[in-house]
Amino acid sequence: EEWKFAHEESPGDVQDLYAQEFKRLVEEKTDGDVSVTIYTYGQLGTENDITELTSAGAVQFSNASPGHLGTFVPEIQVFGVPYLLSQDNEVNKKVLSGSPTIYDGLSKDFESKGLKLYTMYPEGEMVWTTKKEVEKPADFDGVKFRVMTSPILIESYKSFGADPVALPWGEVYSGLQTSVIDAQVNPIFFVESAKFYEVTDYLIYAGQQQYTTTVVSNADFYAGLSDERKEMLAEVKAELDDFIYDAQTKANEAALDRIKEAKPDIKVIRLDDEQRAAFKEASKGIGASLVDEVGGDTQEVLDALRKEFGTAM
Ligand code: 6CS
Repeated sequence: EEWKFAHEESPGDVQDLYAQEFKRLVEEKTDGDVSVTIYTYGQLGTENDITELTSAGAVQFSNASPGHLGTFVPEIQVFGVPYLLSQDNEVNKKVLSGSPTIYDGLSKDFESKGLKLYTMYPEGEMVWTTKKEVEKPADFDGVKFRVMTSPILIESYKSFGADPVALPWGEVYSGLQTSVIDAQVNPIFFVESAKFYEVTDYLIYAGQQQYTTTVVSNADFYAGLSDERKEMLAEVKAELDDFIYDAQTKANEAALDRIKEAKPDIKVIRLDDEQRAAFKEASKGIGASLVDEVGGDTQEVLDALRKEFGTAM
């Protein structure tokens, strides 16, 4: 039996490390009855394409990051609300791997779209890479800022003062090179692997967001699995929670060193608490506008997650 697993990144990136380890464990635990085939970014299309393929059952597992899932599972955009996640990534790991708000609540929104939510994990603090210094919202004036395709990100970056543009990531390097865009945001391992640092001059840590991703499977496929297989998948998830957390920590640390080595004149800026407060203030209405747009129990989900992340206002 073959299970196809498509992800949104390049070979060796965090999602690929996860998929590789998933493959190894599943094949080991099923004595080879299941063989997992991994598809990296682009092999089956963009981020949005692989979600469609999973929902349709052509692919059994895929990464579906909240940053790209907003038009398909609108509720998941809560993870795009600026400053929702903790500054302590251990807290984020714990919530993302086990929160009842996610696994008993949000998972229902996935099911209604033909997807079974398998897991969530953090991939690192998102860092702005820009061609000019940005320390306050006014500095974003006229800056064409690339965001992922979820609508909430457009609103968030507008609130920060930028001019946001939504694109799949495959278009970001050339967009920066030709100045179709001036800036983008991603965890540092990805800034290195996709080489965005080559075409920007500043790495700015604003503490506003952690990159989060989900792994989903096709809902009918999952429902049709034996209890034994479902238990096996739960075991694999638990093992991978620790594995991927450590892997992303290491990947992000090593990447910053390599960027500085490859481009010694790159400027690294860490906004201080007061500077961050200005961006927090500018974006404080984003949660409410998401609640307006998505409706349902979005307010309750947002409140519950703020409590769990320890970021209640
Ligand atoms: O910026 C993006 O769109 C991509 N960034 C990461 C870290 N993973 C995949 C995603 O599509």
